[in-house]
Amino acid sequence: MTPFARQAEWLEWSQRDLAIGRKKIKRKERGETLMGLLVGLSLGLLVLAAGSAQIAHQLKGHRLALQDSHLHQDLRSAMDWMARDLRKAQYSASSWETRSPGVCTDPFCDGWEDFSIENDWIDFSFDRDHDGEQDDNECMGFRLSERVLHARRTCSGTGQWQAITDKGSIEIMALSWQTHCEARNGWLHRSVDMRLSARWPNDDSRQISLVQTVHLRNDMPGYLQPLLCP
Ligand SMILES: [Ca+2]
Ligand SMILES: [Ca+2]
Repeated sequence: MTPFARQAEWLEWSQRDLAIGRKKIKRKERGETLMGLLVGLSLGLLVLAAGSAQIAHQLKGHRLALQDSHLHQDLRSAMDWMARDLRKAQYSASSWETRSPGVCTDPFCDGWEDFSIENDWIDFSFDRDHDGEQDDNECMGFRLSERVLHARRTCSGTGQWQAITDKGSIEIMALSWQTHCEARNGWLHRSVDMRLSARWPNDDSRQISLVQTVHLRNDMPGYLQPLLCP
């Protein structure tokens, strides 16, 4: 073999080795690229799962906050309504001529329907149309029955009591009344503490309570203290 032929053969071998090397490098690179893709994909899926969990958590928190807000709003509305009516208890347009510290002869101080409290139940009346007479729609009251707040609408007849809360969105767990009396120159000034507790339906962990003191506008003759503030 001539030196020239030997050199050519060496060159051919070198080129073949070089080609084989390139193929190995390409295969290795392909493997690394695939591995990188898989790692990237796994990381992406992890980030996506974490993001989804975070969004679900935030949505749940937002939903609970919204429900708590509705619960508080419903309870506040019920409390305001009761306080607004209770303030007028035993009002009579003609009281200036029927009442004095030792006398009360009008129809808004002659019966249990005019002002009485028993456990969660309160009854009272007021002269809605300012005529001095007790009309059938002038008896009011509030009570708790099967976790629903009821309001009294009439003095007699069927349908006296009507539900004013919906058990599907709020459950009233407790209702209580406490009267405080103060003697003022032969008259009796009264205030009533109202306590109301409620919860989200079937969820004891989400319960709120409100307390409000209502000052009654109409002072009553002092001699009625044993009846009105036992
Ligand atoms: Ca009466
Ligand atoms: Ca009336």
